[in-house]
Amino acid sequence: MKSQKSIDPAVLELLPKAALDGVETVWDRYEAQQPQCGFGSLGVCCRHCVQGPCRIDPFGNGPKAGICGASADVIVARNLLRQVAAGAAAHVDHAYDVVEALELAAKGEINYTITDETKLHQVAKGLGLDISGKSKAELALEVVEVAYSDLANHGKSPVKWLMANAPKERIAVWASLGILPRNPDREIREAMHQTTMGMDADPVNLVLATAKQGLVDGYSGLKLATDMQDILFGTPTPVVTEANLGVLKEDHVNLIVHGHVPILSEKIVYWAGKLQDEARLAGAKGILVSGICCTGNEVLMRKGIPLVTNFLAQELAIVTGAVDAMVVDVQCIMPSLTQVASCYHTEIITTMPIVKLPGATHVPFTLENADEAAQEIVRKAISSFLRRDPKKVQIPNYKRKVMAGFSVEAIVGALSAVDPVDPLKPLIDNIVNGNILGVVATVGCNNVKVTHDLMHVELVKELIKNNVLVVATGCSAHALAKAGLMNSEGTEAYAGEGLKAVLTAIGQAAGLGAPLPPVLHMGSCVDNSRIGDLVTAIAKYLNVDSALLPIAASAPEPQHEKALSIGTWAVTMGLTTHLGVVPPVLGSKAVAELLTQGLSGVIGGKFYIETDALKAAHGLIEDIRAKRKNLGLPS
Ligand code: BF8
Ligand code: SF4
Repeated sequence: MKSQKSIDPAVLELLPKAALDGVETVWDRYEAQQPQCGFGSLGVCCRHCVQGPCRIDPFGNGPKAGICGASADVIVARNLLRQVAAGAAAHVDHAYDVVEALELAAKGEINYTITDETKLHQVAKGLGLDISGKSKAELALEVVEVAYSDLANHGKSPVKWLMANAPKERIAVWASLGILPRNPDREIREAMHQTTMGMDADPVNLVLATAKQGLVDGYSGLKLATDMQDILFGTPTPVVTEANLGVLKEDHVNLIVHGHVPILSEKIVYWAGKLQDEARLAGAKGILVSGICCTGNEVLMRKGIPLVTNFLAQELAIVTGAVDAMVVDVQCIMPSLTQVASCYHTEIITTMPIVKLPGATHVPFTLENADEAAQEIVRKAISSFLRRDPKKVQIPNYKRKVMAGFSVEAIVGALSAVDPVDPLKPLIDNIVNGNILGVVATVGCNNVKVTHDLMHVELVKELIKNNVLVVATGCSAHALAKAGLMNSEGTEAYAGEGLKAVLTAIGQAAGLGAPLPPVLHMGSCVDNSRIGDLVTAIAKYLNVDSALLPIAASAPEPQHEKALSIGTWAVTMGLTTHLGVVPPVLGSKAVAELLTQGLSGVIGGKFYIETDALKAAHGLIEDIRAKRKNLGLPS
């Protein structure tokens, strides 16, 4: 049992207020769920047919097979495959929405523009398209056509987005294992089919199918979504802002964007800017848009919008009593939000046909009515401000400075200040000489089973102290931002000497007058594709398989099925991928061993499960040292 709910001082300040205000939070509901079901925790429960539910006795005294004969190995492997497929489905669906937006924008049918022509050219060239003499719109439509053709591929050829972007050594490995995905929709459907009653009973085959879903996620979900979003809204460049609940302003209309797809939040940011006068007429000093979860990361990366908080504290944002409206799109939106909001004046606004919350106001948001809907939402926030009860307002005075916006392009841009001809060289040279021991990507969620943010922060402090450069996305990035690890002071305070020297030299050359932060914020969870691009670029530069690089990944506090899919993709990239919360696989020794050991022999990467932050940091450092040694680098 964890000893403390959170390490975030703003959360610790608001929890007693929540109790006083009669608000039930995720922590209360977690307590009410204790003890959680042992069968479910181990993954040995099956409900895939109506003869069930079946469960296997993990101690070997009771049933050893489900009614159909499925063993613990089969049940665990099937459950995992379904979870990873569900995560991939969420990302592919997200990507699809943005492909559609790019199509309609290119046709001039909606009020969105193609912002980043350079990225468009880069993506088009990567896909092998001829870019000469084509207008932005023509080229965008060709790119969209390729994206749709991946979804409509009824043949056996692999996903084009993967073939265009993955390292060639990896493609060869995946091909040899027979896990190159074809059409993402077809693969996700196949995973549902493969796991239904009376189908695959071979745990090895099921684990390989899971790896294939990781590839669906990585290329037809993450990479596709990021490419489309960059083309539409721009590739991020460095921005400076702040993070934590202290960004909320008592004298402003506070409108929070929460969810994942920037199609909505970009419009909200735009219209909040335009309607400032209406807010002033209502007695506010202006409108402050701030973000939760990944849509927060999206508008942070491109617009410098401040971050309010991450997944686990979404309810507490409302408990400040200062949030006039919270508008949500998709994913990671707690169904409890309307219940919490009912204790305050906060208006919860849903926008998507597949996410409705009883008690919320639903403003249907479509590509066609985006401007009208965004204005309506901003105006709702303004009128909600008039209903705010000042006696209920308590904004914790905690926030930290954040430097973000580190797309691969932005990282290369900063490095160009050191070596304009060969920008990756300074980074690679410093990895080779050991000033930078290696790179760890921390990604993923918060999980109420562990102390909020603790694993992210403790793990990363130990890594950077040992000269490991950290890049982060998702709610991990929020946690590290709130802990002051995304600014120059964080480098001074926490980075080891080698890392500090490199970050200082790059910061000086780039004209910052201060070091780069020790943790580079690379964006939302779909922006894990940026980390994939960085890994791919380094592998290509050194002409080695990415599985050999001193690079690892960690999801310190994973909760969502999407985090499992992303982690699976990282494993297929050949990375050792740490999980700080045990996924429901321990009911099968065979499956757990495959994931943590067996897979590495065939795919190069593996899962590494460790629930102690310091041990995990040192496990990852050991892994990095072993890879360095293997490459003949000083370790
Ligand atoms: O896609 S990290 S809790 S917000 S799932 Fe959700 Fe996890 Fe946060 Fe973003 Ni990613
Ligand atoms: Fe039980 Fe098999 Fe049906 Fe699962 S598929 S519920 S193990 S009978």
